[in-house]
Amino acid sequence: MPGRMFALCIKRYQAAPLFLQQRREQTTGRCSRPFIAKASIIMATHAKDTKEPWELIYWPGVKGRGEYVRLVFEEAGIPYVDVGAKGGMPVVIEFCWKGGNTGFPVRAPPAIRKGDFVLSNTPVIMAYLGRQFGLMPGSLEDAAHVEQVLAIVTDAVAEGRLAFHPKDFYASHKVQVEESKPYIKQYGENRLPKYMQYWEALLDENPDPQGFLIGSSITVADLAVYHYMAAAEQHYKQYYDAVEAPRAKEHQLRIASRPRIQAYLTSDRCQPWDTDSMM
Ligand SMILES: N[C@@H](CCC(=O)N[C@@H](CS)C(=O)NCC(=O)O)C(=O)O
Repeated sequence: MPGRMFALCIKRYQAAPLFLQQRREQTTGRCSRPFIAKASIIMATHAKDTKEPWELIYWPGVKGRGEYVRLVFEEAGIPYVDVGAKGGMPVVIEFCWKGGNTGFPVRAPPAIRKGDFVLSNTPVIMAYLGRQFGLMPGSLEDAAHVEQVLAIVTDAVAEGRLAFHPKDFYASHKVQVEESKPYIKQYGENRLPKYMQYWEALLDENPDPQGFLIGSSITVADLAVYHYMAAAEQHYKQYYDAVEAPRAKEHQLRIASRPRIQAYLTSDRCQPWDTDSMM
């Protein structure tokens, strides 16, 4: 359309009463002003569009499941506030269960918040942040495989943790040390090798010899498996050492030596391991 005619159309369009504009837009498919206004309100609620900082809500003083989320922020180079590490346990309790959260309800930490947006459940947070920060593959199928690995890590940790609490899952490991011994042995000898060899198989089957768990670029699956491997090394040391999984162990070192992860691991943002149990 020649420039003069386009300008004339815009002028007539702007001069028309609203209901006429809306009727025209219903037939031409163009957006009405109210619709544009509404759309921008919806856009403004997108977490990435708010100027609020990213926050992690997790227990202070331990890596735990919060570590998966810290690793994503750290690898992506995105600043975040570790609310629990700063404010202590009462802040986490208040947020999760005492009405401090005005966003979407959280069942248990870890959770993330940015403005009004609140999200919990570790693999869900990882997949969401992965998409925000370029740590998820573009293809639907590869992204589904990343989510598959996140779910397997969740299973692996749940089982590994259960072995430390066979009598009472909710009580400290310290009150069930004797009872846990056969279960820790069973997990260490039978289950841990299965999970570690599964990571090994993923690396072996990647057609890119320099690749990561899925494809040629790092994803949140690599960060989750890294944390699982580090936790296994910490809590199941003798069994971890006995497993023949050279590529999985090499992958763990490769992730730990990525510049941002390495800087994080030696920073004061990095929390100590739980002394009670796995995660
Ligand atoms: N499936 C959840 C589990 C969350 C969870 O068990 N969080 C622990 C800390 S790691 C907790 O504080 N649980 C308290 C509760 O379940 O009430 C996730 O992956 O985020």
